[in-house]
Amino acid sequence: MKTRVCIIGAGPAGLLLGHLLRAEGIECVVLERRTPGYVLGRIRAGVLERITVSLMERLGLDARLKVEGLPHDGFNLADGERLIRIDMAALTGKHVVVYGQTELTRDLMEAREERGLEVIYEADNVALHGIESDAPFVTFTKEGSERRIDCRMIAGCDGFHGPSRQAIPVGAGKHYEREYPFGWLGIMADVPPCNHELIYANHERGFALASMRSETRSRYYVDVPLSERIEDWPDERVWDELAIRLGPEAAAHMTRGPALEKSIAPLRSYVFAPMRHGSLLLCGDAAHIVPPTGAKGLNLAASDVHYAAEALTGFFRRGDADAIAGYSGKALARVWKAERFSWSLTRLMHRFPEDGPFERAMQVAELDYIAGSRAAQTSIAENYVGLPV
Ligand code: RFL
Ligand code: PHB
Repeated sequence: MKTRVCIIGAGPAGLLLGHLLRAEGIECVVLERRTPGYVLGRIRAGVLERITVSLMERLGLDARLKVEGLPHDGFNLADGERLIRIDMAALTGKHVVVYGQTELTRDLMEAREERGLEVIYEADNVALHGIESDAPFVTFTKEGSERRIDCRMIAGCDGFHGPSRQAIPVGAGKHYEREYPFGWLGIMADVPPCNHELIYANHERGFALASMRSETRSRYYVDVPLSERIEDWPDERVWDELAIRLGPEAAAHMTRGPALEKSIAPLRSYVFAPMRHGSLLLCGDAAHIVPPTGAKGLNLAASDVHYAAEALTGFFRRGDADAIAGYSGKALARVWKAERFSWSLTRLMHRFPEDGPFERAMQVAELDYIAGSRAAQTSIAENYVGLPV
């Protein structure tokens, strides 16, 4: 089989890129290790920046997003005593949209046939070859038989654990990494949210986040030590902990219900640079991870894909090799700023086990500063709604 771009991974990055290339008339094939059902079963992000919404608009795949997405003009930081509202709309003129990654992925999946986007699911043993050449190829097994796709470029959209980044020779790039000593225990339930906007809380017992997917579906998180096991967190224990950490006001409006999903996700900051090696471009979680505190992961995947589609279009339409060479620099400039914001909001809102009274005093002082400073709130707001692409 022969194509121009072989895309590895059919998460949001791979599907978005596939649709953008198809819209430009550029041939591509997407390879995905899992089944469509498995991909849709993963519950992840919930907050979309302008870049993500605008890519869906540009593709004409935003019909459901327009109806079901919840525009949010503000969000709140809580510190056990007060609620600091960050009024994104007033401070930046922009907002975010609450719409689940699952729903966005579903919209992209459902448009495959109509848009002629070929996705091969259950592709095993995907391996990249010849990425330093002009004629790379990808091998995989499907239903027991060995297959091969010859292409001109490969897009690695296969998440943090996929084979793309690992195909880059040792020494050809640099890893930047920070692990955090806790994970987020998330719970999804069909109950109305406790507040109409998100609340990020830093309580002496730890972090909590009240989020949502719709007016009838809530998503909550608490941070837990990495040693915790999900079996030790029956639903009632999660609700009790949320009620304490989010504070009496939120607790009074919190409706409890059985968990539709419950899991613990470790937190990590990670960047691999550069994001291109020869004929391979890395996009999304394949190249970088942010802790979820800034709601940036999916949105960074979208901005990478925007730059990658531009570069690939320039290359295949106009023979512009500089477009490919410029991809990593453009993408990383935005990635590093989102890494900084996600790291600093994580630092501000979590209790780190190694922290002493001084570090805690710094958190209190920073929250105090934010509460009283329009400049500080503007800085948080402009990062949260998403920096320019
Ligand atoms: P994905 O979604 O991991 O998709 C990668 C795809 O590649 C496939 N794959 C392979 N395919 C073929 N062969 C192989 N060998 C393969 N290995 C892997 C996988 O099966 C998968 O389908 O990466 P992508 O597309 O880069 O998208 C990134 C986002 O999924 C991620 O950044 C966000 O979910 C992060 N995130 C959040 N981002 C936000 O913007 N806002 C949020 O509110 C937000 N909340 C979150 C989050 C992530 C979380 N977890 C669980 C990590 C909350 C949580 C709890
Ligand atoms: C979510 O709703 O899953 C969510 C919202 C905001 C975040 C992280 C996750 O910062």
